[in-house]
Amino acid sequence: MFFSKKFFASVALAVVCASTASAVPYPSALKHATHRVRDVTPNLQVVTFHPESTFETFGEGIDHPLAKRAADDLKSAAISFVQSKLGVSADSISFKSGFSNDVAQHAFVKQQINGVPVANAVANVAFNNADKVVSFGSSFVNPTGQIPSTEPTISLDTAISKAEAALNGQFNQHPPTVEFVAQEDGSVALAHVVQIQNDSTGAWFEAFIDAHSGELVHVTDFVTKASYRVLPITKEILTQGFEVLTDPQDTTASPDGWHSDGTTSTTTTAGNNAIAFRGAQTSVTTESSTGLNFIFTQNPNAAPSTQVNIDAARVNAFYIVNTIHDISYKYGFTEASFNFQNNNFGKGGSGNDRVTISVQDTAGTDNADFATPADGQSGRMRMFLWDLTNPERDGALENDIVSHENTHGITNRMTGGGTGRCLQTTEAGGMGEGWSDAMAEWLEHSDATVPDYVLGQYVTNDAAGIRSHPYSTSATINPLRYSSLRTLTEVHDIGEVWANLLHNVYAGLVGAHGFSATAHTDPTTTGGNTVFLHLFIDALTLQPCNPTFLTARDAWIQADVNRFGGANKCTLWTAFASRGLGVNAANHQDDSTVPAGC
Ligand SMILES: *[C@@H]1O[C@H](CO)[C@@H](O)[C@H](O)[C@H]1NC(C)=O
Ligand SMILES: [Ca+2]
Ligand SMILES: [Zn+2]
Repeated sequence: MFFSKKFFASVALAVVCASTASAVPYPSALKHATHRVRDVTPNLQVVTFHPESTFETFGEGIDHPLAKRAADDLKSAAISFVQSKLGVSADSISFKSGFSNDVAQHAFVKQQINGVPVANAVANVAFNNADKVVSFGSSFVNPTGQIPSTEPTISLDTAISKAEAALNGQFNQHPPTVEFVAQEDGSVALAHVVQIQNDSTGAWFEAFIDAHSGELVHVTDFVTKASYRVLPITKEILTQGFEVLTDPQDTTASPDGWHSDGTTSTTTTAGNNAIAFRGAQTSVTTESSTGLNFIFTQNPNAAPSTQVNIDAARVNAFYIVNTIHDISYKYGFTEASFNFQNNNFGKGGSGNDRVTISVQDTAGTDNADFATPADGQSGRMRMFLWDLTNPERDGALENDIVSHENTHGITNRMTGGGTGRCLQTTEAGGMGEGWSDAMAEWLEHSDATVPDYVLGQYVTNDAAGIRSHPYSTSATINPLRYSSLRTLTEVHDIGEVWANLLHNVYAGLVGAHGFSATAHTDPTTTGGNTVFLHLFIDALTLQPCNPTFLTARDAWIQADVNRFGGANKCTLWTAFASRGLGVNAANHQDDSTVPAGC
């Protein structure tokens, strides 16, 4: 929501203004769900505002106004439901996107005023296969004050220069838009929306420049940084067991394999779902022998810059990102639900957005990041070297780091209909980190045991890894609870709370249903691990833009009704309640109540 370059002439002033920023009249607990504070440069702090999302779930579902008619389509059903639910006129709703999976139909709409969409006022409706509404999320606003003219008085060129100067980067030529953006004081501003990137810092923003005043009024930050907590080097070196896998691709998810988009075939680490390179995108790894063999044996005693180690890094990252593409595809992250592919084979969604994986990227160390712009623009993964050991270690060779980053792409695309704008608040961004850790953990399970889980041991050369506690079913080993959010403010710290909750949900489901060894390739299996990933993916689409722990939990409960008839209701509630997210939890206060009958 605000920023202010002119106030930040120096670092010292920035500190003063930073404390002013946190003195806005909102209880700190509430700000998690509606705000995010970002240090864009040493001299610029940006505080963004996101209207609070409401979220309701309806179990077996309720009727919508067009249910009685024969020929209703998703678009008109969604618009008429939102209209009746919020008491707004049809011309204040514009349909953004929608898709169906096997258990639900999802529609994403935007509020519009005088024909112009409001960027941060959105709603999502889900219908089950009986054509009943099962959930509704909304951040629509009721603006106060005068609505600005929809004709910009500031030119686009001026807005671009202002955005470039404010955000320390360059306009990337992505087509700009003009949108309203809801402000914290209840007003709306008309804005030129332009994308600003900085190749050396990796920054990638959507800047909202007021089209009448020229001020920066809002940003979307497409980058989720890892900023791992780095601990002293103390313990054993983790030895990674490399294996040669033959034809790991899934032909349902990737019909032309990993090295072809249906038109162009390669013999390199470049294909329809991803391209892994170092430096320039032309610098890929070519097969070691004909027949798409990529056999490069990492030498742990040589520097990462040794040729064989560069190749091993590109091949491993390419393999992990493609594998996650295929697994998540089978559980519902498809072309229509805004995944990352160059060719969508006519199955919906926007193409030309495979993941670009930059290994050994020189822009940073001891870290990694993932940028998720809207469907149709590539997701950008950057893996850095870790300099805690000699030789340095390569994040691309630690699968949980690659998986964590790639999962940011899934959660940012599936929440809110593919815009990349819906995990921007502190609490939603925190859960983004948590889902990424939880997915990394899920991928590593190989039997029904649920051991404590630690992330990032290899790159740090530390058995304790990069988080404050292992994820654990023991509240002694990991004491994090919902109420921990009252004191935590950093997204990775908040993410640990969510990932630990999900670890306990996972343990509950595997306890109830056992473990399916083929869950990675067969989503029709019935193990608790299969159930977990279905609910994980399904809930992302149900939950509202900028979800909270409470609304994300409710989305899991509803996802279970949609797919499993509510069979796991008590298992889920018991796990959530065990860490304070029970029925009466609110405002970051713990509650351990489960519903009657559980
Ligand atoms: C990118 O950021 C660097 C470091 O802050 C800065 O020196 C450079 O000018 C920026 N690039 C652009 C295009 O603004
Ligand atoms: Ca896409
Ligand atoms: Zn992350």
